[in-house]
Order: sequence, then structure tokens, then C-alpha cells
Amino acid sequence: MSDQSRKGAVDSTDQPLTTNQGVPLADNQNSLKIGLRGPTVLEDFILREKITHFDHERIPERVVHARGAGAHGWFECYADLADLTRAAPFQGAGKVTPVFARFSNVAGERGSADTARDVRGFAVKFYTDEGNWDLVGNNMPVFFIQDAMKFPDLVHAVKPEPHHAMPQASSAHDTFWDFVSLTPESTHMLLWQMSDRAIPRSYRMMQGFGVHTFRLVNAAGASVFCKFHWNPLAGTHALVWDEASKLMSADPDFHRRDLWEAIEAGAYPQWELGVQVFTEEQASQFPFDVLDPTKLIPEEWLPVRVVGRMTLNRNPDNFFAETEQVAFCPANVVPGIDFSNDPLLQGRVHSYLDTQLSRLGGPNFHELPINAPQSPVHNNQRDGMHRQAVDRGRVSYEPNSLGGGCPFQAGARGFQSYPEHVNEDKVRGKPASFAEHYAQARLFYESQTPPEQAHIAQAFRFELSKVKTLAVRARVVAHLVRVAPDLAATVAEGLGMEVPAAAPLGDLAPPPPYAPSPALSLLARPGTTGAATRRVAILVGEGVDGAGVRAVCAALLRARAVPLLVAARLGPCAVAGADSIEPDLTLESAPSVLFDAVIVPDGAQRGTLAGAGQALEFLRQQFRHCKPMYAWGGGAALLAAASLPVDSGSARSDPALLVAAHANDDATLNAFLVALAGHRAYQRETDPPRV
Ligand code: HDE
Repeated sequence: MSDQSRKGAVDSTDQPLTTNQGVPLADNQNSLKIGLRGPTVLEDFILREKITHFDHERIPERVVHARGAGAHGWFECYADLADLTRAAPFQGAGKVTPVFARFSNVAGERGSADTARDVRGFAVKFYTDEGNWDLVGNNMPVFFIQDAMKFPDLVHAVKPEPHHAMPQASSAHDTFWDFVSLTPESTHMLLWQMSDRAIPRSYRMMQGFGVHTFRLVNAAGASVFCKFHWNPLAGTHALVWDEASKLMSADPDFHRRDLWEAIEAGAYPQWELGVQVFTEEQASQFPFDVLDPTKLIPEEWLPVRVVGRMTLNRNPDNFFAETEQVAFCPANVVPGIDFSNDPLLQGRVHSYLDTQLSRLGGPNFHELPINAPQSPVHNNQRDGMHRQAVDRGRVSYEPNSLGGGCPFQAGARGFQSYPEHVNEDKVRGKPASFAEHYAQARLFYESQTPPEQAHIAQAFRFELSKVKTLAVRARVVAHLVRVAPDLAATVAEGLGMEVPAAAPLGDLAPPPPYAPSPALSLLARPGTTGAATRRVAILVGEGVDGAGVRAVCAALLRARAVPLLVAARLGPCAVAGADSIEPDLTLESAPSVLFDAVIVPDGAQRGTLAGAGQALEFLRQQFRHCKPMYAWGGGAALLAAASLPVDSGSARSDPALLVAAHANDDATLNAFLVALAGHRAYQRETDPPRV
């Protein structure tokens, strides 16, 4: 497989410094002056070249999805799909296609924090044998609006308010909720955005969706509709909101670092690609329009067929050259993939190339190594800013005879738009089939487990309590009355307001009830990688059971988890039953939110840890954030000192709060590993929290 990003790679090992003109430099430290204390001369081309380049180092950030992280990898097809599509990545079991994926936040600026409550972008560029195919999706399968015409309004509403540029990376402000409260079609997406999907534990632990209905087209020209799904093998797991907000200061790069470290450690993130394939006839049977991007097709109605797997196995060599300059575009399709008439998708087909022309400074950004296809490019497009290709000959038009007719049209081998029959009037408007907005919002809510439902209510309460305009709050809750009266009542109660009348339906009949779809719960997808890559803090200090710590670390490593020794101070620590141990991190620099679980060894109840407020705070936060906790011997006393219910009946009914008499209690340690794989003990939650 060719190596996309290493095209154009520069290695300066053993090389002298030069200017951009290749002139070797004798002194890169001092400017040229008239006397050592005199003025700098205009002639100093070395200084001017260096400063001028620096002055132009920044490019505009993406107007949305500015903050993100990417990685290289490959896609492997499980089975030949030639009956459905002629798209190159699906031609034969075992077919491998290189990919570059970028995950992103939507609202925040390039330097904002990773764990803001937000939709996440999930964009994959397939470098196929027949050109680049970009599947530019999100981690939620629906969207806020039904027509591209409304996108600038949506984005203006959610971005920082223009008069004072606040708040950063947050939808919790008046303009966003004003817009969505006046846009009932947003209601379904709002339920997703207020759910735990908006605060993923890791990019590696979130689903991706193409959102729109697409077309697959086979070699005979027959077409079916298709929805794309990415399912992470690590399962779908989320943060809790209090943790997510604390993480914004503890590590603003939390998701970026997580992706980077997993790949560096060889724990390559993987997702399976699935398709929901359906005919126009089937589409006409659904009680919603498949061209409406605020609707999903429940998996219980139409199963997701798994067709391949993506593995991300290599971090970029250079963030700017690759992750920043990569340009995804829904218009980048290959023979075998085509668009549907979803009016949101139709607008996207225009927007991406257009915005990239200004973001990347001209029409030749497809030549950048990260964007260049791996299949050959031959056409008569010429010139423009920063052109790299040196096109030879005098022919740059078609048809021609002087160039032997080349490059020639590929005919049946080339991309051909699916010849859908359309016989309609040209009109501005929206079909009646797009008019119903609450049934799927209710479906989503009713398909969540009780803790997930509670988190949705808390998120609405949090966001709306930041909205100052009471009428806006009331309009949002009026939509929630249509979705689920109990949700509306809980939110209204938190906001100290009466439950308003349900939002008006106009001439529409009340929405049809749907049976819940358990597949819509995050908890339905625990994944297959168990405790692997989970970060476990082991609190250590003078006199802890060192032999026990070693044994527990070994068990965690066998489960491919990541044990980290956290102490009050760095430097060797004298321990019982072993030589001294070397802590990895301190309580000061590595607070609780950076870990998935905590272990408290025997001996931790004495000495520095017992007197450290940070240690007690660490344990309380681990408890509050529902994380697995394991103590042995006297370590349990430190949990008790943190006022955790370690001796009470509730501890015994909490499968993630585990206490053993000694370190070699394998059954309790195994129960801890099971809890670690299970991620969170939400049954511990109360509203308001106990600690
Ligand atoms: Fe985007 N979107 N979008 N979007 N989008 C961009 O393109 C746009 C939408 C998505 O990692 C922009 O190069 C319009 C849905 C991702 O580089 C821009 C509409 C979905 C990324 C743009 C939508 C997405 C973008 C900004 C409504 C999920 C980041 C920078 C008609 C299916 C890709 C850029 C990356 C980026 C336009 C709605 C996903 C402005 C007009 C729906 C993952 O062109």
C-alpha cells in the first residue's frame, strides 16, 4: 500500500540549515546590523525571509469543525458488494483501501477544549483505486435542519454571540436556543445533542454516521438507497458532564491525546462499517421521508449489514500538513456511490469545495499530499495559485486532435450520475413528508436507559439555565412536552417554571408512536476490547503495599489497561514488600478526571496521602463520576476518610466499588476488571450528587 502522508516528507537529519532558496546558512541566530548595537539593515534577506514566512504561517480555521484530530489507516472489505455497488473499496473480500480520518468538535474554535458538549465530526477519506471518496459524517445520525438554506443561520446561532464573542465552544446561550426553539425540526437532534453522545469518552468510542440517505450503484447501473454507520470495536462510552467540564481545564487536549497515545501504544482504534440498504419501494413504506436528515431508520426495522473494518494505525507526521490541510468534501464520490435528493446533502455538495478555496488559498489544494488521490489525475484544469503539477505539452482542452485526444473520457468506466427520473415543477418549499418533528425525538428518548434519560434532562436543565430569555426557555420546554411529558416536567422543575402548553402542531395529526429501539442506547454497545486502554490511577505513597501494587499493575497490563502510579510528589517512594517505586504522576498535575478508575493499596491510609486534600478530592470525584474503585487492606480507610459509603450496604450493592482484604484476592480484582470494561456504575448517581 502506498503511503499517503509521506509524499513530500522532509527529513532534516544530518542536513545543514538553508534558506527557502536552498542557500546554506552560517548564522541563524543574529540579524545583520551596522555595528553590534546599531540598526538592522534592509539587506538582511535571511531575517526578512524568516520573519515573512512566520508572518503568514496561519491559515483561516474551518468555519465549523475547526478543532479536530486525525490519523491514517486502512479500510478492509469483509465481503464483495459488487451486486450493490461498483465502488472500489467494496470489490472483493480482503480488499484494502488506505484512509485518513479526522474527528472534530463543531462549534469551538481551533484552540478550544475537546470535551465541550457538542456534536463530533467523523470524516473519512478513502484513497480508492478510482479517486477519493469522502464519507463526511457525524457521531449522531440526524441533523438540526432539513435544508441547506438554514445552515448559516444555525451556525451563526450556535457560535459565540457576535457582540462580545462569548461563549466559546458552547451551545448554552440564548442565540442557539432561540434559533432551535423556533425551528421544531431541530427537536430530534437536540435530544441527541443533550445526550451522552455529545460528551464521548474518546473518539475511539463513538459511532459515526453518514446521516443522509446515499445511493449505491452497481456496474449494471441499478441503484439502492443506503445509510452508512461506523461502529467502534471499543464500544460506545461517554463521560459524565461534571467530568467533561472539569476535563476542559485538566486537559483541553483530552480526546486528541487519547487518540494519539492509543495509536502510539499500538492499540489501534477500529470501527466496523455497516450499511442499511433499502429500495425506493421500501423507502415509500416508512412513516417518514428518507430524504429528511432529521430522521433515522431504526436498526430494528432495517438491520445494519457489516461490510468492512477501518483500522487507524499511524499518527500524522505533521499536524498542519495533514490534519489541518486535509479537505473533506461530500462531493468527493467515486463510481458506485451517488447522492440522494436530501436537500441538506445537496447544499453540502456545494459548500465544502467552496469554503476550502478560501481556507486553503486557491484551487490547487487537491495537490497537497494529504488530499491528493492515489490514483492518477489527468485533466485540462491548469494554473492557479500554488500549482504543483508541471503539465507538459500544448494541449489543455478537450476535444483535441493535437494531443491524440488525450486525456480521453472514460465512458462506461467513468463516473456516471444515476439517471433518476424527475418530473416536477421548480418550486421553493418543503414537502409535507418533512412536517412531523416529534415522533423520532420521542423514539430516541424512550429508547434510552434510565441513567441516560436522566442525563438528557440534566443537560437541558444546564443549558437552559444559561439562557437568560425566559420566553426562549418556555418555547424549548413546549417542544419537550411533545416529546415526553416527564422530561418536560423534570426540566421545567429544574428551571423553576410551570410546564408550558405543548408546542402547536398546526394541521398535523399527533405523531404515531414507535416501539423503542434499544440499539439507540450507548449502553447497548459495550464493545469487544474490554478494559484495554482504560487509564487506571493507583494512588501510592510512602509505606504502601509495594508487592501488591506490582501484582495489580501486572494484572492490569495483562488486560491491556494502562496503570499509572499517582503520588503526592514525584521521586522514589519507599514501599512495603518491594524496592522503592517511582510514581508516574502527581495528584497536582493529574486530577481524577484523567482516569477511568482508581485503585487504593493497603498503606495508602497512612502518610502523605491520608493528609492530602487532593487525594480525598480525587476519590470523591472518582465516586461521583461513577468510576470503578478498588481498595485492599487498609486502603479502604482512605475511601472512608473521603466519606464514601465503603462500609454501608450501598457499597455492597455497588458493583464498581470493590474492597478486598489483600492484594491477591483474584475474585475481587477480576470483578474490578469487569467493572472497568463496563466503564461506569451509573446506579451510583443521585440528583443532586451525594459527593
Ligand atoms: Fe459540514 N461543513 N455542513 N456537516 N462538516 C464543513 O467544510 C456544511 C453537515 C461535517 O474534518 C465545512 O472544510 C453545510 C452535516 C464534518 O475537515 C463546511 C451543511 C454533517 C466537517 C461545511 C453541513 C457535516 C464539516 C467547514 C448543511 C454530518 C469537518 C470546513 C447543508 C453528516 C470535516 C470544511 C473535517 C465541515 C458545510 C452539515 C459534517 C462549511 C453547508 C449534516 C465532519 O463546508
